[in-house]
Amino acid sequence: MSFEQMWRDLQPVGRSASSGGYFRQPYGAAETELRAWFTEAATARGLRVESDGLGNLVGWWDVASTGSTDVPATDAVLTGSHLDSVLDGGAYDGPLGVVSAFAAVDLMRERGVRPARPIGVAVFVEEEGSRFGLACLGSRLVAGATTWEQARELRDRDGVRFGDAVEGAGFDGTPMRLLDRVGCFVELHVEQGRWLVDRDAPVGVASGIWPHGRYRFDFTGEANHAGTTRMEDRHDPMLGYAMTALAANKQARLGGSRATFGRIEVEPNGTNAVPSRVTAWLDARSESPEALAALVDEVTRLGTERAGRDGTSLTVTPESVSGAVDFDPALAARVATDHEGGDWPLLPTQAGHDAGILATAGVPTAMIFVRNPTGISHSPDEHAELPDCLVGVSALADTLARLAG
Ligand code: HGY
Ligand code: MN
Ligand code: MN
Ligand code: MN
Repeated sequence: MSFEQMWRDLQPVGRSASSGGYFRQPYGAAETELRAWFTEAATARGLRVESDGLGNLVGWWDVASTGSTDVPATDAVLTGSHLDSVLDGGAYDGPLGVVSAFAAVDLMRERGVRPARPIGVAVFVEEEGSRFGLACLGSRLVAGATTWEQARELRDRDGVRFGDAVEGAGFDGTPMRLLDRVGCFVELHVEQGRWLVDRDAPVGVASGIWPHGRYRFDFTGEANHAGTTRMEDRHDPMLGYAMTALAANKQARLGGSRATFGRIEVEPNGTNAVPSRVTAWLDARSESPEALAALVDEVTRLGTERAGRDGTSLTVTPESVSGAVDFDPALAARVATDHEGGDWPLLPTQAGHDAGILATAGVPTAMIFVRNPTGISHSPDEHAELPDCLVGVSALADTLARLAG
């Protein structure tokens, strides 16, 4: 089945008729349907499908199926990405890497490639962290970066525990033993910015991932009547939040960083009551760990100062902080140059990926990016043109064939 056909099959799954965006949260109906699609697509290619107790999946093109079984299964070449999306997300973030991996297997077979090492096409669950708040949850559990005991207590917006969602989906929470079987990981992903489109390049190779983190800001004040309470008598936490959101934006601009308050909860969330509590999550990303720490510290200082003036209080809780990821330079250079058609440019990314988790766990890792003409992501406007996607498939096939050769 061609790339186009696979892409057409995936389009309607979890797509909102009103916004055109995708709602593919882990263990929901759409993501469950996508996991079934993955199993069918892998099986149709004769790949041996392995699933773990979280719903992570790998379709293995084993050396056994190519006749040479004398290679230890500790040197597999892994590719793939994720199938879950952010709320109202784009079509490409995640699925492009999975569909391209299957298409690369097809292309390698057309070219007569007989891998001397196993090649695995992987899907990691809850990469976005959009339901349980911790990004790359499936690959973190596989890599041991997070334990089941920690993860199972994470809760979604409705208070559902991750552990209950996993067990409710029929899994037992045991991550697959994977990293000691893998020699390298190459993830193809849609670019989530304008770097390639501004340089008129269809494909690029990631040099690294910026340090980034998620921080919970709790502003606590005093609930009161919106009408009868004089302005000078209020302790309104919304003021602290509003000022902190502006301060984060200003500090990020000054420091060349990225800062976003994208999720907010207000209690009691009425229209005629001063709130008692405002909780908001800061997504902060900087070029260096020092710049990230300085940004969050300054925003915290300014928010705390303002809260004090309003007779309210601020508590900041880091929920997940990822250090800088420098992808394996030799592997990145090899992916960028080791094929026909000229060198692919190297580019940094500010987006987190499962590839970042595996790289941090010591797996030599590379990422191939496909041009996104809108430069927009985590939005229905995210896009990639078919010709660029096919260039990405060919680049991935080149890379996998050489790494598994
Ligand atoms: O949020 C991110 O950086 C990624 O898209 N999960
Ligand atoms: Mn992604
Ligand atoms: Mn994403
Ligand atoms: Mn009243």
